[in-house]
Amino acid sequence: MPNHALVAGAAGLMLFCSGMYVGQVLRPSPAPVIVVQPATVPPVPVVVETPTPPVMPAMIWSATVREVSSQWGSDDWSAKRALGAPDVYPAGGDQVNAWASLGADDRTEILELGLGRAARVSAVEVYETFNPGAVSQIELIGASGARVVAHRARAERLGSEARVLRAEVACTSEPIVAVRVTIDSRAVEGWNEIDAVGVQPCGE
Ligand SMILES: [Ca+2]
Repeated sequence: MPNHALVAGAAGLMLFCSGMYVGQVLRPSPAPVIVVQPATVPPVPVVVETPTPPVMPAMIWSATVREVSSQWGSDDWSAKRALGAPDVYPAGGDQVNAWASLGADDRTEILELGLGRAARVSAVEVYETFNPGAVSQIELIGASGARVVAHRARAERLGSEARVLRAEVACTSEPIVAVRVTIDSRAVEGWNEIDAVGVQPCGE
């Protein structure tokens, strides 16, 4: 028996459910949340100014033999083999292009060399290429003859490798014309050969 009321109720329920569905579908979705990012500020480049290191003037090498206590020969191992830029260093060993005293361990030896030109200097270098360590004193001789002691130390064996003995000084008050090297040869066994002697002029 068709029950109009039941049919109407069922239809109403369907409409109700359908309405719920439509209502759910049509319900506006929540507004998207827009996160506003703070404006990116580009980093300010940091300019680091590195001070330009002072350009060191070129070395002045010795050019004349003023005094030598002894030399092994008049050519090979003579004092003039210590003139000019190094031509043994960085090699070492017993080399004819370096100065060697006559005897290996006879006495305190002296090697005084005139420079290629006079200059006020801030450092002196002695290239010891065989049995280093015997240099006990280095003096800078000024144009007036006055001497400045740039290095003084007790001689001691420093192995068999060649080495550069560099002594820094306050810029000399007068131009330097020569370098006098004292070698305590008896303190370091064997020939104590010197390849070159030079000075570093003061920087500007
Ligand atoms: Ca010696």
